[in-house]
Amino acid sequence: MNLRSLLSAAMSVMMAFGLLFAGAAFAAEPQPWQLGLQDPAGSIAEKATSLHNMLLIIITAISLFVLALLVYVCVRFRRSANPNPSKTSHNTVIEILWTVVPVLILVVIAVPSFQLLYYMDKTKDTEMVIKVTGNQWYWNYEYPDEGVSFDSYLVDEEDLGEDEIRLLSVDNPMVVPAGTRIKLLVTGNDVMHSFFVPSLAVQIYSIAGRINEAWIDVPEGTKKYYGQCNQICGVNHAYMPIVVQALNEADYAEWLLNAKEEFASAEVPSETLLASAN
Ligand SMILES: [Cu+2]
Repeated sequence: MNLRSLLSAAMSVMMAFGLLFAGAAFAAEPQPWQLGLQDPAGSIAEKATSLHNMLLIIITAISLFVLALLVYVCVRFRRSANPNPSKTSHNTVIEILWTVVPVLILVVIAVPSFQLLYYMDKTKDTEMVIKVTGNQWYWNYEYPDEGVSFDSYLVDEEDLGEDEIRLLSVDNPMVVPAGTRIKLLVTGNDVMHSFFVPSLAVQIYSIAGRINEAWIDVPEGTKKYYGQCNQICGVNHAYMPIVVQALNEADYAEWLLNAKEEFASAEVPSETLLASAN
């Protein structure tokens, strides 16, 4: 293979990757052969993705620097080039440098990292509440202010509709109004589960007897965001996906009206629930 055909092969591989990523753009579900994170949706996911991108640059630079040092040492001080090794055991300047520089790098990383942690923790400025309960093996979504509660099951492969996705689509998605800050109260009914929607950058354990809080702000637009339980929770762990369906305000109001009839639940203890959330 000459240099030219090697170059054109490399180019076509890169183009294939480019197409792959172009295909993955704007998707809120995993793509075949996808590398990297799903496209961020909402302010938390955007911040998390930019932190990830910054860290990727830093760790790549550190790895390349260490690799270069190793290569230099191996070549420069190999036995044949350096038959009489130096007996040096200390170098104060270098020892201070290799302590202080990593500390500075960690401080640089800590600032945006803590900012994001505290931002994600601010559940009190939210506009509505959804209680999410993990069960073996399905999710239950409860809208305590509306008296609506329903279960969300995987759609079996033989029942899949046209635009439904194998192992990811559910019969009743968690419907949310777009452009709203939503508090999630996440709990469990049996074993440990975990509510994980990658494109919204939300991942939180669902544990029986405990309520964990998180919040999401789903961006404007009608769209489905896909996720899965990501705490190994038993034989059907892989079959309890999550679908967050964002609707515009009018469509959400209409859905809510229908849902109140369809999923009316007498046993939603809304006062108790909200009291325990505050
Ligand atoms: Cu689970």
